[in-house]
Amino acid sequence: MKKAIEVNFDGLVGNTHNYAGLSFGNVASISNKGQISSPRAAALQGLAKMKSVSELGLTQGILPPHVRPYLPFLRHIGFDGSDSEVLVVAKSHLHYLNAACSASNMWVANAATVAPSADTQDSRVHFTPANLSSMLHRAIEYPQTARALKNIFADKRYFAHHDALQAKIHSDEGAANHSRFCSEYGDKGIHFFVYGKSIFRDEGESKKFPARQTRESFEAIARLHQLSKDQCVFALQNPDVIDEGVFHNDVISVANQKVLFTHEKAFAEPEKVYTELRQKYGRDFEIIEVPKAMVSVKDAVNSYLFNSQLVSTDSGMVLIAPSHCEENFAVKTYLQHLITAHNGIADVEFYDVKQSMANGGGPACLRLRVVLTKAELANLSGRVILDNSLYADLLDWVNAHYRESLAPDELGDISLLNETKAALTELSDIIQLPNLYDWSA
Ligand code: SUG
Repeated sequence: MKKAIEVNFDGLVGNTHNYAGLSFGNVASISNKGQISSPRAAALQGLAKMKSVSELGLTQGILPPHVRPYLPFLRHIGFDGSDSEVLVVAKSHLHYLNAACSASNMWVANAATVAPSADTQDSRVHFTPANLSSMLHRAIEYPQTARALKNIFADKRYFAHHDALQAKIHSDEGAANHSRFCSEYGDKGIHFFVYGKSIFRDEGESKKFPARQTRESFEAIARLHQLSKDQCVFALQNPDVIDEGVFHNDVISVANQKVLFTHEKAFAEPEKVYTELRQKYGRDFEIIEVPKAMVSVKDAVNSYLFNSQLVSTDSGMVLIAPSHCEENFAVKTYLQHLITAHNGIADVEFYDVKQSMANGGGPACLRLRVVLTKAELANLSGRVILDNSLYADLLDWVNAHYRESLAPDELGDISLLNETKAALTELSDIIQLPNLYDWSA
């Protein structure tokens, strides 16, 4: 019997999923600006991925979408009146309206940073929601993220929640830049914190696109999560790759247990990083480094090769890759080589999450990994672990409430807000979390 397992909690795609081109530095988001989205297809693609991952023998959880359009944000910046009046005014302030409507909370790799109980001094699982302060549409996520996490991981005997970091120096994007290495999931792990810039150190910084994660935010999280120095490795991203569209480290690296799957150009000082990881983890640490001669950074960004989930199954580690990888010749060729090389990764499976990919969100962006012991898993609140019956209920729910298509100029319609309210009211019943949404806010 394993001491603990890794549970992938996927974000359920919200019904306002759209292409507003809000993320400067995210190539897909900018190039698909103004396209018509399909919220229903996006949610169904996400659910299909969850179902397939659970069929690999893994435990799959869900995290609920946020209320959108987020009227409390629009009121906070001075738009007042009834809901319809607020939306009418917001239509002439498109940047704010689009931020309030974004379904970006689906990318729950950015929801929080998590430390399992095996690693913390009080033997509880620690959560710090990410403030996502780099982008307006994402900076409004953390209050609802914190609320959802506190609803699901409610039992104080097992779970500890910290506030999102406040100051600008603490710009934090959560688990998209964080990995944990361990032998078995229930063993003590090494936390790998990758940042794009430091406020107090004189280090390289990207020039064209913003670095979203600071070292100082991760240092704060390591302290809050009670991690000792010998459990932590901090690494600076290569600023040049941020300028090529690697806005989070999970666009160029993924890790699982003792394996780091990464690109030659991911880190500013790769050898220094690898040496420290080997020292702290131990001798059997495994690094699969993809050379740029086989996969360029451009191909990595376009295919999202490294935004795959790397998961452990009974038949070895499987890379859950976006279907774009099959369509990119260099990446497909590399993956064939990877599987026949018989190193840490046994198989690759391709998943169609194209609706999310068109906003820069691949399979790994859609999931938050939480290592849980049997007791912790048994003491979650709500109905959030996917089984056949929850899957069937969620399919029906999406089909009943989600639009087939959504155009950017429909975002401010009161009808969309009413649809969201009806959908989320029913969802909180389905997943048995009556206090999930604060309708008075
Ligand atoms: O923050 N896209 C997200 C994608 C997040 C991907 N997450 C990880 N790499 N873990 C972002 O850039 C686009 C929304 C829009 O343009 O409408 C967006 O927010």
